[in-house]
Amino acid sequence: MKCLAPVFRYSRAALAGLSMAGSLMIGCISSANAAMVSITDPAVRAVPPTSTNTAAFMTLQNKGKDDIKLVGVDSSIAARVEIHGHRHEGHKMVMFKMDDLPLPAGKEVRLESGGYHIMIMGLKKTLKEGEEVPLTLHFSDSDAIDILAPVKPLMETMSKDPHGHMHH
Ligand SMILES: [Cu+2]
Repeated sequence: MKCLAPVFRYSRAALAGLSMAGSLMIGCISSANAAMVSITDPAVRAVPPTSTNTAAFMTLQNKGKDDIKLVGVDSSIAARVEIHGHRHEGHKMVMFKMDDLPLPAGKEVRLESGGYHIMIMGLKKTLKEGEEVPLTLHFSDSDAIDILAPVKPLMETMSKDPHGHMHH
């Protein structure tokens, strides 16, 4: 079964208890392209306890022959997770919410500080360095990949609270 593949995949059933086993099986069977996207170097930026927002970074590689898109991300540790990009507006960089992130066939797309990122908003708890954050990435081919992204101290290239006034 393809759903047992890559390193960062883990069983949702193991995480959530056996009651999830049924839906996990359905997810695997219906997912024809289960290993099309490989995810490397996932990380979540460590933030002070006063901050309720952070961001996740990683490299996504579409190993398939078809262009697909990252269409959504969710996590049990936050109220809301969005796909964000950055663009220049005058002299400053501002973030914007993206409906999806295109992943061209055979290409690698980097999510990094100051570029595309996964915005994690409304943290339900303080993240400790080294802790692993569960994220589920949803793709346009209806595949979903679960990863664990370790919390790391990452260089802050944006303003102190880059997202504070941007979100409702
Ligand atoms: Cu953002």
